[in-house]
Amino acid sequence: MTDIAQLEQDTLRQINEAADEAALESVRLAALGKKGAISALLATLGKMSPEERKTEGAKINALKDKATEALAARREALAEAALEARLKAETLDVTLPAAASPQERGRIHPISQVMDELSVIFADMGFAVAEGPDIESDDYNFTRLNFPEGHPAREMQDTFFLSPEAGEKKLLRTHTSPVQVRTMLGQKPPIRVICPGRVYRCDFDQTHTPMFHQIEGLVIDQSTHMGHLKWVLEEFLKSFFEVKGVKLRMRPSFFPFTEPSMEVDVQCRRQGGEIRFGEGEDWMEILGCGMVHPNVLRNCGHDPDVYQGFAFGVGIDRLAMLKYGMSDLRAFFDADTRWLEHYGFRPLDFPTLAGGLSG
Ligand code: 2NL
Repeated sequence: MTDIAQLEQDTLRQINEAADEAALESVRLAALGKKGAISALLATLGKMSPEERKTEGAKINALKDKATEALAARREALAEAALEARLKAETLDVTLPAAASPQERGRIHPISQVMDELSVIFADMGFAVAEGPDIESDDYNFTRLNFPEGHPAREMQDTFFLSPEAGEKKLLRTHTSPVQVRTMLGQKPPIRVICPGRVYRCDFDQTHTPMFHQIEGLVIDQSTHMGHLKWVLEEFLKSFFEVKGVKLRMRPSFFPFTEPSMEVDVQCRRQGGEIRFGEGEDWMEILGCGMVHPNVLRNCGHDPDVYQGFAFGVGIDRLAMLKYGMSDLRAFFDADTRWLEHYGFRPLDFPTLAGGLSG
């Protein structure tokens, strides 16, 4: 065999045996690189006689072309094999659910969810949301609300009083009523507000925590009456519990700030451990309400001979427990992320009336 034939055989074999791009590149360099075997042969042409150059040149150039072609073919075969291997290894199941985006990972606490739901429900009836400070004066929390001196709620055992500073007695508000006092002092009727927020009482057992949440509502106008109160409460409770209708039962009660005062029971059915609202023959006490006491109107700058209105107060924590089936109030404030993962709400599912509130 001639040298050229031998070189061709060896080069083509090496090309076809190259296992990957890197191996193929070293074969190319060994044959066609600056110091490659075929390049060396080409360099010998210069020293040949013209006749020899004609015959040998044709052979060497044919070898070069063959090697170049074989290299290209092998490169393509390797790339195809690599793609084939990747396709086999990297399977992608497009039917799997997409991973939650980071802003979807947190959870809305049931209390926040219920506050949002209540804001949406009352906004639809023309109520604005009002807020106020957690630290209040004795005046706004008790005196203007017609609590007499010596009322038990004004005792140390029931209320968190702050150390007295330069005259004014401060406390942690025991209800959100002082927000309504501030609203009445600051604006003229018609007034329609809800006041959701944290409230504080010296109480701690299975069903009471020293901080809890309340929402109060207040409507003041010239002819606001108990019929309006009953309608607002019915609309609120049927929207909140997401039922077609609810029966309410009003029983006489007493609060210093309303006259008359009522406790409201909502129709329900208890079966097993479950409670359903808007059906059945049972009743559950759900909130307190009444017509704003003339003394309170007067104390907050409104003439009770011109204006009248109603108010109500509801515990948000208990509403949340009833609607979403949580049995232990204390778990609300344990900050356990596993509890929140289970009972919490998705952050981008903001409640709307059209969407059925809880979605
Ligand atoms: C209850 C009872 C109630 C009010 C709160 C109120 C506020 C003002 C004037 C008159 Cl500024 N009333 N609020 C009225 C009746 C009942 O709450 O059992 N809450 C859990």
